[in-house]
Formats: sequence, structure tokens, C-alpha cells
Amino acid sequence: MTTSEIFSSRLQQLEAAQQELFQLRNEPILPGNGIYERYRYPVLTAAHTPLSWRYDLNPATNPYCMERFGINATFNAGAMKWQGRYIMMVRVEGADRKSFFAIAESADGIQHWRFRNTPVALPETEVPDVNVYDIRLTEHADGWIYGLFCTERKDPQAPPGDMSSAIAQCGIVRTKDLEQWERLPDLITSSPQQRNVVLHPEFVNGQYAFYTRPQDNFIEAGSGGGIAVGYTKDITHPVVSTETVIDPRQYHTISELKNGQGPAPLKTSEGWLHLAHGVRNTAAGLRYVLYMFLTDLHDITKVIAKPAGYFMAPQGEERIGDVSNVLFCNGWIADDNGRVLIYYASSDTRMHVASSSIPRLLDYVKHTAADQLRSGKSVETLLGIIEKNIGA
Ligand code: M1P
Repeated sequence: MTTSEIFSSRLQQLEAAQQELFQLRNEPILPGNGIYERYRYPVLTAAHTPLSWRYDLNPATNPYCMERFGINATFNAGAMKWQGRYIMMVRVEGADRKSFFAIAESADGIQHWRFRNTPVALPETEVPDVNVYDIRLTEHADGWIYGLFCTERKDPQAPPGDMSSAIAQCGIVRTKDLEQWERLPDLITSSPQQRNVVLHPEFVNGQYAFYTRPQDNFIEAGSGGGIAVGYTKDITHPVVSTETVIDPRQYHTISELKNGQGPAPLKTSEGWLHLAHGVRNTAAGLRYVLYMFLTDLHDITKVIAKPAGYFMAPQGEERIGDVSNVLFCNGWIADDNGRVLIYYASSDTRMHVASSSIPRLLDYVKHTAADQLRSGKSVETLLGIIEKNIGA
């Protein structure tokens, strides 16, 4: 075969394989647990990224049609509805371990997700980000769409030879059209590390409100941790001086080691619905699961309902990936009719969708017993359910 034949035959195979992937029709896995339905296939994977990103499509400069830019994973996406379309702002990670953001769209939120032609060229600050990830999109009452993300840079205090210590902080961009992005200064808090910072969609007493996750070092929460709330008057000079922990870590729970706010909370008639992740350590490494809680409509620091345990945990092939045994969610969309689409990533590798509704999620948070932190109390809860069902 000539190189020109190799090129065209490989390109044909690549295009056919991607078309086959694009034609897959997703379907709910039934009967599920009644709280939400998972879907059979991931909605975005590395294989969904355009061939024009990964290949030089010129046979003269790429005669073997080989990949020139490897994509490792597509995960941890922010989400919103924009001009009637469902949007994910995806964390795309290259084979070089650098993450960047790329927007993908779908007409109905479930089927046929496609990346836009080019990734987002994120403006940098004076000290450039080394890595950026896990953006949360918030349509704020001030008229802007904000993206809060983790910006990571090498720790300048790291001893020579330490090539992994990093400082994570919260970067902020805003836009009116999801095309042009304005970079604001990074959020300043008193915590040495910040990840999982999320902007609340409304003003609280005239101030911008943030969910933060104060943390002592890059991986371990140390004396910090827990989901906190803090405020700033001016988002163009964002300084949060006090962080009040509203959802602390606790011994022998799913968030013993650390936790973090997921997407911006959803406003309901009964309170703000929150989706978050909790992490515990096991002999097999860290296990990330999703959980929910509800805060007071008028006092966002007050948790008014919190079911015990996890809402969603890695299952089946979700358990396997680049960082196994992880579910992470930083994007969900509530439709006007109450449907809620939850965009979650599995094992730092791929994106999935699950569907539910505001009434179902409220029922779940209000009527699932809280964690009473002892085995004996769990048995009491279970006996209560059994007695109501079969009498005693
Ligand atoms: O690898 C699992 C997750 O680890 C981090 O989450 P957290 O800040 O809660 O520890 C993030 O790097 C996240 O992107 C990743 O999915």
C-alpha cells in the first residue's frame, strides 16, 4: 500500500467508527431505584472529540494518519441550558495530562452530544495557570454567566526535587454568550488551597455568595474541609474573608476524608437542592460518591434535610478508569417542566447522564432518613420501614 492509500483507508475507518459511536441511541436503564434513571451509554468520551483535534488531516504531513494530539479523558463537566440547547463545558484532558475546557451540545440533553469545532481559549492571569479543571457554570442574577474552576500551579515552596506539590485556587471567568470569556482575578480566601468553589446564582444581602472547600494541602483536607459559604461585595476583586462551614466532614460517613459542592444549587419551592461529592479512604484507595442535601430558601447556610449515605456511587464499568472508583458531578440542568438532568463523570474518564425531577429529588431528600452515625440507629431506621410494610 502507498502512504496515500494508508492515509485514506485509515481516515475512512476512523470516520466510520466515530459515526457508529454518534449513532448510538441512549436508553434509560429500568427499573432503577425510583430516584433517578441512569442511561446505558456514556454521553461523552475521548472518542467523541473531533478527529480534527487529534489528527493532522493532511496526508502530506501525516502520511500514516497517526494521532498527533492524544485525548485521555472527557469528564467533570459544568452544564447549563443556553438558547434552548443543552450545554456541557467539559474538562478535556490531553495525553499530556493538561486539562482544558471544551463546549459540547445536545438538542435534548441525552442523545447525540457533539463537541463544538474548537476548545475554549481561556484567558490567563498574570501568573499563568498550569492546569485548569472542574468548571461550575452559574447564570447569576447580575446578568453574567460565570465559570468558576480550579486553577493549579506548582507550589513555589516545594523543596527541590518535589515535582508534585501544587497550589489549587479558584479561577473565575464570565461571559454573556459562551464565546467571549473575560478573566477576573482568582478568588482570595484565607485557605491555602481551594477546590470545588461554586457561585450561588442569587445575591445574598446584596453580596455574591460562594460555596468553598477550605483545605490545608493539595490532597488532604487536614484541619480544613467541609462545604463552606463565604461572601464578597465585588466579584471583580473577589475576596472572601470568612468561610462558614455548612456541611462538615464526619467520622464514619461517605465524606470522612473530604467533600465538595457539585454544581450550583437548584432553587425549589422548598429550599435549595444541592448535589455534592463525598470521599472516604479505603484499602483500594479513595472512593468518591455523590450525595444530596437541602438548604433553607432564605438562609443558605442552614441545611434543612440531608439523607444518609450516597445518592449515587460508581457501578459496573463506571468503577474503572483513569482514577478508579470515582463519581464526580459539577453540572446539572433543571428544565422548566421540572425534569432534572444530572451530568456525572465516572472514574475521571467519561461523562454520563441520569434523569430525575425536582419533585422526585425533593421527595428523596425529605423522606430518606438522616445519618444517625451508629449501626444501631441504622437498624432502627430499617426496622421502622419493615414494620410499616409488614406490621409487627
Ligand atoms: O480524582 C478525583 C477528583 O479529585 C479531585 O476532587 P477533590 O477536590 O474533591 O479532591 C479533583 O481533582 C477532581 O477533578 C477529580 O475528579
